[in-house]
Amino acid sequence: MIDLPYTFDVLQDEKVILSEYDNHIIRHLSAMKGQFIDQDNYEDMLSVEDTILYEVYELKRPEVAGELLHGLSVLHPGKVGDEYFMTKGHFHTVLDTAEVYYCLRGSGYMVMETLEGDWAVEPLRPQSVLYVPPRWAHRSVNTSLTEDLVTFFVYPGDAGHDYGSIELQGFRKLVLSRGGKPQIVDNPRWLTPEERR
Ligand code: S6P
Ligand code: ZN
Repeated sequence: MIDLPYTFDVLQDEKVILSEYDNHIIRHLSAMKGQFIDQDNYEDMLSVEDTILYEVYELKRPEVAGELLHGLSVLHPGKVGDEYFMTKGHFHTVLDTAEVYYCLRGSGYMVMETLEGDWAVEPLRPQSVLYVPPRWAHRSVNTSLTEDLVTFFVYPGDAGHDYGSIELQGFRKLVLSRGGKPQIVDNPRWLTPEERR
């Protein structure tokens, strides 16, 4: 069957939503076990409600090189202790694959790092475009306590997701609320590549 070009809209009313999508992925607090630094607060919150942290709307494409996977990520506002709501974060399984994020709404950061221990934290604000080069793990963090952080993403079809090493110790940098403002701090759980051996 011939693969036809297509067009869809990013509808931006009260909520941002795609006019068409194939998958709607919902990630709850329970999917983030061990990720937030304040474990007690995490357990307390979870015992009350398994809150929705973020939602991803994907267009289905074959997961092969040459294709581009694309969709919308909606990260809701909130905190676990002092730590803002964030995505799980991942490396791409095929490390040499990049990703582009276009921020449509909200405010936050993309926290990134390489396997070698380099790190970067870039702001996400409406109309900004973020380029995540190959080899960089990435996690978005919503630093607004009232608004969704909404981004449109595009990445290679064969990239895949590797959550393993991030699940183990998190990212090198955390984004915490300090005096009502976001601050980038060291993650006390993070070990250097040498210490991990
Ligand atoms: C995929 C891309 C996004 C994330 C989404 C959720 O490569 O980076 O679609 O999947 O933002 O994050 P995560 O870390 O739970 O997959
Ligand atoms: Zn990615």
